[in-house]
Amino acid sequence: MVTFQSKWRYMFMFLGIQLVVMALLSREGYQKRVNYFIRIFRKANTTAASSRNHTAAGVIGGDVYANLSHLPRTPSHGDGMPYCPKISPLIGGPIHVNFPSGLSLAEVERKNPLVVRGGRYRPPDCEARHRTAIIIPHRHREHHLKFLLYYLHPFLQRQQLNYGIYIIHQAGNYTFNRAKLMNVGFREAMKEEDWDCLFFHDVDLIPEDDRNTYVCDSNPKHSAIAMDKFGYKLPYKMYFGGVSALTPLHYLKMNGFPNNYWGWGGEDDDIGVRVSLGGMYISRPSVKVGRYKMIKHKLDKGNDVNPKRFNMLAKTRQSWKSDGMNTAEYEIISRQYMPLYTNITVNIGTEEGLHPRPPASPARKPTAKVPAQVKQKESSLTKDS
Ligand code: BGN
Repeated sequence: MVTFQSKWRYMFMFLGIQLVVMALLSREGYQKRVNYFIRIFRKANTTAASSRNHTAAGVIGGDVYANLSHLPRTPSHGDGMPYCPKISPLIGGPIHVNFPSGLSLAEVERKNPLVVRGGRYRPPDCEARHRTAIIIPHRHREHHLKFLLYYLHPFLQRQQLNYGIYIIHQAGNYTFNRAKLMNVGFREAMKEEDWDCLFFHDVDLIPEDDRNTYVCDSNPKHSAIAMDKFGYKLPYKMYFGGVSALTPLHYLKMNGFPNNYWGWGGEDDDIGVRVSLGGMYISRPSVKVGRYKMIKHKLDKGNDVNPKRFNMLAKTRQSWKSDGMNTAEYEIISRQYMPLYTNITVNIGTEEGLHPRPPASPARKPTAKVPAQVKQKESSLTKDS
């Protein structure tokens, strides 16, 4: 039985706990904690809202494939087709990005029936206003490539572009060179088609809003202004990494990209400097629209941080005219027209050139038994010398 006295005791204990909670809340981090709880509740709400959306309309909010199923299956390319509208009616804004396990390239192909050999696409019902090539430097990132293709194809189709996707695959195991691969991509893509815009795209970045249109501006464009890994903010003003877009004329004005950055870091800063050396500015979409999600990964094998990058960057002003598009040497090993992309495998050599001499093999130790006489001779030689 609970006595009157023990009731008071419970009451005091309860008040005491309340005081402790209040004291905790009013400490410095109070605002943060409150915000944290508010966010938890908000998240729960949005998840609930999106699942409602799914069941009621049969469409997940932000599904990058929504809208595209209404496109005619048989394209009516030919003369007299009207131009596509200036702003595509298929654009839907934010895209929900996640990375489902078990996704296969066959599934990506099935979901993109209008993409043809080599990863090419044209809108089936209107003449595209823009021709955009996507250049993706790549090595050992098949897993990322699959997700990028899953999102990028419908993303570009929603923008009613005439587009092609090029994977530039560095052959061999020598240190990765992103910028040189982009030079290769530019030249090889331009051999195939008169592209009016080239997007240089990291394989692990997924665009999260299709209002971030993959067309060129009057100045070189840095599209990846807001990445999740930088808290959806530009990390520094001159940052030009991740995804950028140049017209062929922009590219020529800055003598393309540097060929000598082997390993991670600095090459994108060099390209950013070249933009201004070529007499141009960096343009960017808004932070709201230029959003990207990065597929998490460990630092790659064969792409160690480049310790020379600081020295090289300090010399861009002197080197940009003698190192770039005009000096990019490479050999194409193969060009494969895959269903979802054109795969260009290339030998870009090493710092020593395209065919560096193999390192001299260490002198072999004699394995056969050495006759006693010879042994003696050798030892006398050693003594004398
Ligand atoms: C910078 C790197 C970039 C990289 C960004 C974001 C350098 C050069 C020395 C100043 N630049 O620091 O290449 O894209 O970080 O990770 O390291």
